[in-house]
Parts: sequence; structure tokens; C-alpha cells
Amino acid sequence: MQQKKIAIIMGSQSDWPVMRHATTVLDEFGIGYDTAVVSAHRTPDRLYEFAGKAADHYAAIIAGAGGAAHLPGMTAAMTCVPVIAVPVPSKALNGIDSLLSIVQMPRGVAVCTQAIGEPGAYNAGLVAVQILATSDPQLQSRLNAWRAQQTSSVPDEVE
Ligand code: RP5
Repeated sequence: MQQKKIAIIMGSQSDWPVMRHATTVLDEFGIGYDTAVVSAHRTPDRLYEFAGKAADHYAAIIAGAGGAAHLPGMTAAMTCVPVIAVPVPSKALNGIDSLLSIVQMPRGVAVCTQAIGEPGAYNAGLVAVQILATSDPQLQSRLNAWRAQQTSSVPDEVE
């Protein structure tokens, strides 16, 4: 069976400079992904259509949005595919608004919220690889090696 891909969706094209960091680890491990602009507020029908078909195509959905960031939560409300959320920095409040509007999901609908901005987008890609690795022993061993390499790259002395 062909491995399902990862979806990377975002509320606006303006989110891409942050959200493109979600592709770093996916590219490193050769994981396929699709990207799309899907706005909970501006294109609700597009969101409805995307979420309705997501389980057929995707093992996880990375969803980034800024401001009153309803995209991850609304996506999670409409599919059981795991949603990994990235709070995108906003102009007015630097992403605190994005974070708080994403992270405080009520009990019963889960969103896996990452850090604000680029580190969060990067880690979202990493979480997606970790999810895929749970059912792919070969990917798991590559991920273990990747983590070991990262650990060994940290010097123990300050230069
Ligand atoms: C949100 O509004 C988007 O996710 C974006 O972070 C923010 C601003 O969007 P634009 O006005 O730049 O399109 O929906």
C-alpha cells in the first residue's frame, strides 16, 4: 500500500515564509506532501471540502494560521486525521494571539500545537515524520539515526 502523504495547509499565502519550514524535515526523509491555502474564515467551503477528503490521502495535517487562527481547530473538528498546528506570528501581537486561539482546544477535539513561528513549523514537519515512523520500521530507524546525529553534533565545550 502506498504511504499516505502529509498535508500542509495555511490560512494565507502570507503564511508561507513561516510554513515552508515545515517542509525541511519532510524533504530530508523523502516524505511526500501537498500544500494549499485554506482559510477557515475566507474560504470555509474549501476547508469543508479539504477536511472531508483528508483521511483518504493524508497521515497528518500541518495547519498554520495567524491572528484569530481557527484553521487548525476547525480542521480537527472535521476529520480524525491528526492536526499539527503552527501559530503564525501576527503583526499586531507577534503570534501570541495565534498561539492562544489555537492551543486552548476544548476537551474532545485534539490539536497538536507547536511553538510560534519557524521553529514550530520545523517541528511540525518532524512530528509528521514521527507519526509516519510508528508504522514504518525503516523510517523509524532512519529517524533514530537522525536524532543520534543531532545529539552528537552538540559540542560539550563552549568555544
Ligand atoms: C490568517 O490571517 C492567515 O493565516 C494569516 O496569518 C493572517 C493574515 O492573512 P493575510 O491578510 O496576510 O492574507 O487568516
